[in-house]
Amino acid sequence: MGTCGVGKSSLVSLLNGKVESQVSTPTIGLDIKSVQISENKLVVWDFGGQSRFKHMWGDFLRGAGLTVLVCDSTEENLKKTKEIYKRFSRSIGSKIIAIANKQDLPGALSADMVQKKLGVKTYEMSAIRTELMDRMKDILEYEINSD
Ligand SMILES: Nc1nc2c(ncn2[C@@H]2O[C@H](COP(=O)(O)OP(=O)(O)O)[C@@H](O)[C@H]2O)c(=O)[nH]1
Ligand SMILES: [Mg+2]
Repeated sequence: MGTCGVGKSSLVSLLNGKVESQVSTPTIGLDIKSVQISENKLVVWDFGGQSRFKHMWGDFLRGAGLTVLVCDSTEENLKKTKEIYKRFSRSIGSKIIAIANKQDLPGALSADMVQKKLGVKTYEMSAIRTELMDRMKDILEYEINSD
């Protein structure tokens, strides 16, 4: 979950070894993709960021095994991401982690700074760097398997 354009769909593509084209199509509603991690198949629900679909998020969150809050590591987006988190926190029935995405961009906030603001364990990532696919898989595998 996260606001529009932070790289949620790009992160799903990264997990599948692809780099989403720079002109990516916005996700409409919900996009469901499967990702192979070790011997497990992970089903990823990629939430559309448009506000008209947000009423559905609560129900999806209640059914999730791990919630991943994605921000683009800018001050401005961090505020919006925090608002989303507050708005839906009651519906989150799973462990939650955050991704400080777009670390390749100059001035990107560190995971530590994002973590302090959100109060959620945060990892740095750059969805456009294919060499980070295994790192992203490791993060999810670790978080899903640990309490
Ligand atoms: N520089 C940079 N651009 C990214 C990164 N992740 C995604 N993008 C770009 O940000 C835009 C929005 O990405 P998208 O995955 O569609 O965002 P979503 O709306 O959250 O699904 C696209 O142009 C992506 O190529 C990243 O880590 N670094
Ligand atoms: Mg998307």
